[in-house]
Amino acid sequence: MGSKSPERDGQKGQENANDPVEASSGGMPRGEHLATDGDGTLGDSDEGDDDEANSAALTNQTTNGNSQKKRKRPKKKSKKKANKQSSPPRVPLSQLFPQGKYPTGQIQNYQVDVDNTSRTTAEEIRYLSRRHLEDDAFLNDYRKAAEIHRQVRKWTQESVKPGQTLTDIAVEIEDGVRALLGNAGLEPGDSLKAGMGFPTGLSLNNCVAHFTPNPGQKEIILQSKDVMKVDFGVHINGWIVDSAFTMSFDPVYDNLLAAVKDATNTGIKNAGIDVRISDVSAAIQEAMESYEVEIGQKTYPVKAVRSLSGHDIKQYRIHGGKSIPFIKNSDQTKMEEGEVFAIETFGSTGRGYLHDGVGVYGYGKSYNAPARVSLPLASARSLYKTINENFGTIVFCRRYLDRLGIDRYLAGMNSLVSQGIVDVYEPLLDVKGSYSAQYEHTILLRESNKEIISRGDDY
Ligand SMILES: [Co+2]
Repeated sequence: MGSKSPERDGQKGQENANDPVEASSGGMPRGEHLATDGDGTLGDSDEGDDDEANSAALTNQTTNGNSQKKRKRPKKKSKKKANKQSSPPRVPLSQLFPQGKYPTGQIQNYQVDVDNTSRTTAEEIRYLSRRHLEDDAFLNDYRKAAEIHRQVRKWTQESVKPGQTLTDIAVEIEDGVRALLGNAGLEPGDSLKAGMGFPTGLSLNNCVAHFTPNPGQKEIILQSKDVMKVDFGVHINGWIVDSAFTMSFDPVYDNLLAAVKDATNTGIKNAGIDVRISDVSAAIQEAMESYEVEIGQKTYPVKAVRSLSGHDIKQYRIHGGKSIPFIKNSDQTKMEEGEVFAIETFGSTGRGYLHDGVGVYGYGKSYNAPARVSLPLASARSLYKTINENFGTIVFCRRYLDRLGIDRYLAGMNSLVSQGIVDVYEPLLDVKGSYSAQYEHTILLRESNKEIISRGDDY
């Protein structure tokens, strides 16, 4: 999920003063991509049939019995153990990994040796954070969430086609994530244990980020000329795997996608302990803007989007407070050991400046909202209780409320928003007629190396 850049990075006045496009070489893709090894479970062929997978889901149910009640039942029983994910994905991950040990992400070494004497962080904080990312149970849970992301997106990449509605696509992704977690998230508190990390983003073309289909609104049907950013999160105990990719069905956009993929991988490569954010941003922009894309006989430079940033991730907090723009800047803030970052980039054939679109993407309880608030409106009070029980500070959308059976909440929501208790997220758009792409991975800055926990053989 993209983090809106702080105002200083989104100032319109900067556009001409420092237009990086002028300086770009505009040449061919540099084509420098990282190896995507380190993921032994990827690339399985889909030879297992659905019956087999579903049968195992019956015979070896572990995590949460309730979550399975509404699922389609298999026709016949078999003692055979599933070792393949079904399509659509419905086999809980705990059954695919009976040992309970989940695959490690891609390991990358830091580019420069980490000099311990130059650390600015307090010794005590370093010690605590280091321990955190070196804790086996924590890592295993985080890797499980990442493997669920890989399996659900594999299905998305193989199955989503033009002609489907965005609602169907979003619901399939979300049902898949919840099934693989073994947690339907329908009982109070369940979605706080594990679930969606934020509203599934399905943003088309000049809508760069933060679009999700809302109930009761006109259905949008995916078209063969669309460029769709698919951005979804999986969390376990509030630790969110935030990862995104772009789908298109027309090779005309290939260079746009390649530019953004390269930019994100460049950001990942440059990230590290004690690395300045300004250095990561500069590398990202240079990679991104070395590409151009030809659409309808017109050549467009790929522009790095100014209004969004990568970000650190904290527990139950998708945007932890640090931002990594995709544009050169002078931010001397350093990345630190023990931190988790969502390294994401967005490129656009438009202006690279975004404005808020009509409608709502999601809502999130403000990080500094008080635990107890006095609300005059009964509907606001009960909605606040629902939010605290089900989401805490996890960003959610209207569909997530609907499936809990909550209705007529808009007046209550408006009251919470006007009091600053809940923040609203709007769709973010570039100019009409432009196209944009996004790639994103979650990385862990561990003591001895960085782990790109969401890396797959796809991106
Ligand atoms: Co993100």
